[in-house]
Amino acid sequence: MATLKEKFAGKMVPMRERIQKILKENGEMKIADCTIAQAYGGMRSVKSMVWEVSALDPNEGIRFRGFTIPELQAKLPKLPGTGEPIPEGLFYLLLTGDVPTLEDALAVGEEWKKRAKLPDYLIKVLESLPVDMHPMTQFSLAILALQKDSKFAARYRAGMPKIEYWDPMYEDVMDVIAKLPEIAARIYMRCYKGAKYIAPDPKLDWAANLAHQIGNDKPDFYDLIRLYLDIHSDHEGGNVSAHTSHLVGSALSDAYYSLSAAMDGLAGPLHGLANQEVLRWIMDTMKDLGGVPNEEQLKKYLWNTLNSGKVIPGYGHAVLRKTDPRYVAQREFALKHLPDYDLFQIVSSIYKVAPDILLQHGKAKNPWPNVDAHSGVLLMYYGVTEYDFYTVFFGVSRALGIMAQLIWSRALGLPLERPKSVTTEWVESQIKAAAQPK
Ligand code: CMX
Repeated sequence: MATLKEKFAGKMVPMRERIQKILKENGEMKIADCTIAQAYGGMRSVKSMVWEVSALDPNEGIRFRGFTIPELQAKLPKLPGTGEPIPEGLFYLLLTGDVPTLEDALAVGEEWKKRAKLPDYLIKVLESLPVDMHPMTQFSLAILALQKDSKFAARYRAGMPKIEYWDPMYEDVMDVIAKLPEIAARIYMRCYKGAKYIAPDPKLDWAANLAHQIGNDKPDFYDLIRLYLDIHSDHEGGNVSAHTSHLVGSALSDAYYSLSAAMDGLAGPLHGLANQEVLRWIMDTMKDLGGVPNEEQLKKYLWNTLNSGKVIPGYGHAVLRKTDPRYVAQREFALKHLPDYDLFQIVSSIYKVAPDILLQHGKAKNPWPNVDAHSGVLLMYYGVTEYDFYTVFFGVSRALGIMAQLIWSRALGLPLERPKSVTTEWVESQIKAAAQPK
């Protein structure tokens, strides 16, 4: 059986040739125009980046290497007796474009286990951080600290031809992904469980080991974490975390710099941090009302949120225009495993009333829920009540997609990213020139 690395190397050369042909024959063809509104408005819909591992359709949602979430749930390998595919197989798919066998996926897992041990200096770094530092800050710092061991940085310093960049990048990516569950679990156990660390279990898969190391060994919770780590892994290249990793990596910063920077973007409340904000919103509402709100009360609270100038967390999206299929996948999990849970009932009630309210409010282009509207209640149900930690789960997962792409970016020799900025004065001069009679 070919290793993942050999498999990837076999895909790389034909892909390079495919892109060279596109550039040679059609490189001057326009695929997008940019308006002034787009330049001021966060570059929405400007097609100016290539991202191989996933693609996002506004109405249909995410496809990972061409597969929807239900297709992945049917096709990707699962461990016997479990309900969700293991993320090892998803990573194989994202990197190679091929659906792995269970054997392929388990081989990736074995690779990660060999690379998972945290160096002593990293443990010291983690132990030195204040326990009330936000878990995402700790997570980003831990990834950054590992940069000391970057194989890419060492090979680059020693002198390495461009054609070889993908190889040490692959090694760094595998090294860092392998360590993420234990880093995340250490942060969790130190911040919330009196530093009662639990050693990884070599018999468990990557996702289950994260669950195990935070002290939660329910088989359904293992499945939830597998599902969670699968569906948050990628969302095309334009979102803040993916784009950040792409941009930073384009300077030939290694995987650690690129991933740590991506995590800083994910920690923003308009992006991944929205998952903790959803739970905070629900808990605050319940606290104010002294219990589970009914739909009328929810409407009032949603309007209060909007009228005080805040966003409704977990709703809206820069690209999506329908309910996020990642929300749907989590709702299906909840319907199966926790249909009567009161917080799930609240999430369902919000789903009933929030879209209409957002439509009446008249600002959000997409009134439907995104991934973050649902993830928190599932974690809460299984006893992960510390919602400031939720974005770390997102970060562990997001690494799979953006790091697979990073290997591709170096394999394809993608250059330094450097779009052109303009000043408002320049914009005004263009408007003036366009108004002049020809
Ligand atoms: N609640 C209130 N107002 C909202 C809103 C929401 N959920 N979603 C969008 N709007 C507002 C925007 O703030 C914007 O207002 P202004 O014109 O005053 O600036 C207006 O509607 C238009 O925004 P948009 O074009 O629909 O959305 P954007 O592409 O600018 O922003 C997003 C997208 C996700 C940042 C936004 O919908 C939002 O803030 N949602 C809540 C936070 C959230 O759930 N983020 C997680 C997204 C998924 C992820 O990345 O993890």
